[in-house]
Amino acid sequence: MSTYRRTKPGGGWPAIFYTLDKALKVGPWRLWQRMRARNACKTCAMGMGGQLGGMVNEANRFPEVCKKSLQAQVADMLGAIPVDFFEKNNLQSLLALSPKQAEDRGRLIYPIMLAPGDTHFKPVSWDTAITVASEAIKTATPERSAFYSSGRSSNEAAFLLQSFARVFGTNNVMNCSFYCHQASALALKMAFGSGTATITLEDVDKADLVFLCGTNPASNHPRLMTQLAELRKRGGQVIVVNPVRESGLEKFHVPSKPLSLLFGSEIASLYIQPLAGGDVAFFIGTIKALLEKNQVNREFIEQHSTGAEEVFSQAESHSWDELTKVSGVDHATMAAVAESLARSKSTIFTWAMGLTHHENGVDNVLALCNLAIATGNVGRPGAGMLPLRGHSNVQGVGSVGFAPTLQDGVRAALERAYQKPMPSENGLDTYSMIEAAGKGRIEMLFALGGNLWGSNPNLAWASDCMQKINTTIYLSTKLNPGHFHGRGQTTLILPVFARDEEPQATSQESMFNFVRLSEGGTPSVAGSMRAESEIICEIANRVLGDKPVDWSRLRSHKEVRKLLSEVIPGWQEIGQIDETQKEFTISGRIFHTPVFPTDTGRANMHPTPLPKFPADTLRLITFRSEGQFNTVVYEERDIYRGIPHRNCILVSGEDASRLAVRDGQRVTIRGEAGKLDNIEVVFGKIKPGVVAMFYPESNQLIKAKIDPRSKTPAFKSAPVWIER
Ligand SMILES: Nc1nc2c(c(=O)[nH]1)N[C@H]1C(S)=C(S)[C@@H](COP(=O)(O)OP(=O)(O)OC[C@H]3O[C@@H](n4cnc5c(=O)[nH]c(N)nc54)[C@H](O)[C@@H]3O)O[C@H]1N2
Ligand SMILES: Nc1nc2c(c(=O)[nH]1)N[C@H]1C(S)=C(S)[C@@H](COP(=O)(O)OP(=O)(O)OC[C@H]3O[C@@H](n4cnc5c(=O)[nH]c(N)nc54)[C@H](O)[C@@H]3O)O[C@H]1N2
Ligand SMILES: [Mo]
Repeated sequence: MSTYRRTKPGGGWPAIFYTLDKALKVGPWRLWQRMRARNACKTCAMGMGGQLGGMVNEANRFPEVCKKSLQAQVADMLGAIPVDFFEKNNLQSLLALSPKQAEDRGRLIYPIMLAPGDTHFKPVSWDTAITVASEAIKTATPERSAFYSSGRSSNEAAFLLQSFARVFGTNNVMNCSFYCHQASALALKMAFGSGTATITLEDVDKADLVFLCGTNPASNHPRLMTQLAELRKRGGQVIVVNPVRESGLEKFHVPSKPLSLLFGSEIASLYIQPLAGGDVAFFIGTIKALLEKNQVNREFIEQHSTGAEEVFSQAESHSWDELTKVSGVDHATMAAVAESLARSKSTIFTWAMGLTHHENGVDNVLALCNLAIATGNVGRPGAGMLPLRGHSNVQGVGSVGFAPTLQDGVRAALERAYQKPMPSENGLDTYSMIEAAGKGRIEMLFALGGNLWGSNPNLAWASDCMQKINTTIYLSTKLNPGHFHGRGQTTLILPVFARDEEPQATSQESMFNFVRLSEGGTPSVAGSMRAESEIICEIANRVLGDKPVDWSRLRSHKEVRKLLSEVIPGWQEIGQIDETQKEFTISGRIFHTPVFPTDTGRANMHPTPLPKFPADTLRLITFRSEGQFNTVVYEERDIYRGIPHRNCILVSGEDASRLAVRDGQRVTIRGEAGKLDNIEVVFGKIKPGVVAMFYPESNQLIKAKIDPRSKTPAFKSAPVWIER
């Protein structure tokens, strides 16, 4: 019945052949130089590069490389969009471009504009572009303006743009975290008083058990796989919690290790497939099993935590039957996990979108924190919490204040630095901003990178909302469908340098709270691109003049870094980084002793109610393929999962026979927001009751529920129906 014939384990030769092929396209030597340049890697936040040189991680290990960093690198080097492209392609044909087609056009090298009533984008001079942008911002009131950032930009650009927005008078400053790890930041802050990882990269080498919940690092954080393979080799355990059996998490071919490359390294020692959204019940069940055998860490709980009683009595109040039903995991498995945890000396808990993309995303992460606290696995070397963050600098963008609320002390420090009161009302989060645009309440949107449109649920709705905005200003390296579907009445797209082309050094923060310095370089393609910071300073100057803030002075990244060292807690060292070149771990965030920056100095446990899902629908997970980086699609196939193209739905054999659909059959998928026709059914090792499709295309289908605390859409448990 079931055919897994198209599935290949992760990494290894396919990745190597791909690399060779790409290297030939841009020239192996040119690519090697780019990869070795002293710039932080452009893809995920696992982090490598910086002053130690490209392909080197923060523990100074070489070679560290993954296919994704190559893809991103090559894509930036592959040539530019011809000048007559926008003359030959009207808006209608641009709207028809798929994410891959938009990406494959190449680099945008000149500013373009679409004015009201225009049928075509037209190249414009920088002077016109800056004038139109500045006038649009001046005309919009601060309350009706919004500033968005993705996580690819530098700390310097993000700090400048949020500063400009606040001096202009608005807190409508939001980043892609609201669609990503915001639930992790909130839950970690509630539990430990600090919203980021509690451990460093070296801690991973000291653990004997790693929990991987709702994350697919084989594709999305490939360099973690080397460490997991090593952990298994030294006798450690890896427990995977994922409704999909990801082949790369079962076995992974580590490219830099010859034996592993040939035979593959085993990763998961135990692979658990819960229902999508079943994690809270599974974590509670594991605590219940620990309690039954009196295996919770009483000493740690008494000395270093609060809230245990409530959490334990909640666990005791749920029957095994209930926990099994909601989680989709049987009692014996939860007991086995509890046993492994009890035996482990040092456990690290890692997770990503499988936990955060739910209506109860904050609860999912809180429940995992409870498990860590109950077993005393936080606040010492080799044990703790590790959210696998997304974009290469998404954590930095948030740290430097690109968020609607400023951290304690940052606001006062900004007021001192800029000698101006900062706005005090609450700013909009990302989803609320799109809603506000739909109600005609946003006149100007300034987007520092990203594809805000494509990242939204319910794309038809997102188009309607965003097209009501008077002027939308995008700073981008390349085209994506969001530029066209998410256009304003006037739309400007301003071309920028990638970080390894910037004339000045920039900095980035990894998911281990490690701040790197990227030295910049020369443009990969000839054109009139500018640095993000330069564009921001010029617009700020035109809108606000040079008082009280002298924006021209802030064109110097060194000056910006001085400000960062004064304003952002834990960032003192960045003030001297230009002289010392010394990269650093942000102070106050790594917990190697069980003392936490909470009110009581203890770790806080919180009860987490069980979620409710409709009984009779399939739950859709929208995930990433091997060959994409978010809304940017590099390859149509997903070689790791053996999915031949992007218009597929992954279905279990059980659901397929219940619904009488065959492997390879074309079906219609209906969701709450729309339907997609001609979708190919692919049988796979996915939990019955759960199906999966690729993001961003599947965003047409779903009208995601929003987590009331993190404001994050439930991208991983949307109801869908399969129609033959
Ligand atoms: N190659 C590549 N790397 C990337 C990215 C990329 O697009 N491509 N994107 C970057 C970004 S911004 C981010 S945020 C990260 C994303 O990294 P991930 O979070 O790993 O990515 P996803 O593909 O969204 O989903 C992760 C996994 O969660 C599982 N899952 C879904 N629902 C549930 C659930 O309810 N419970 C559990 N336990 N598991 C579930 C899915 O089966 C999938 O394996 O990766 C970053 N790195
Ligand atoms: N259904 C569903 N929806 C999701 C998700 C999901 O799993 N399922 N995941 C969510 C997540 S985790 C995230 S993070 C968001 C992603 O949201 P975003 O971060 O907004 O989207 P990206 O696709 O990463 O943005 C890619 C674009 O960034 C621009 N870019 C690339 N490099 C640079 C640079 O150096 N500077 C500038 N200025 N621009 C650059 C290019 O134009 C490129 O097309 O999507 C979210 N949406
Ligand atoms: Mo993300």
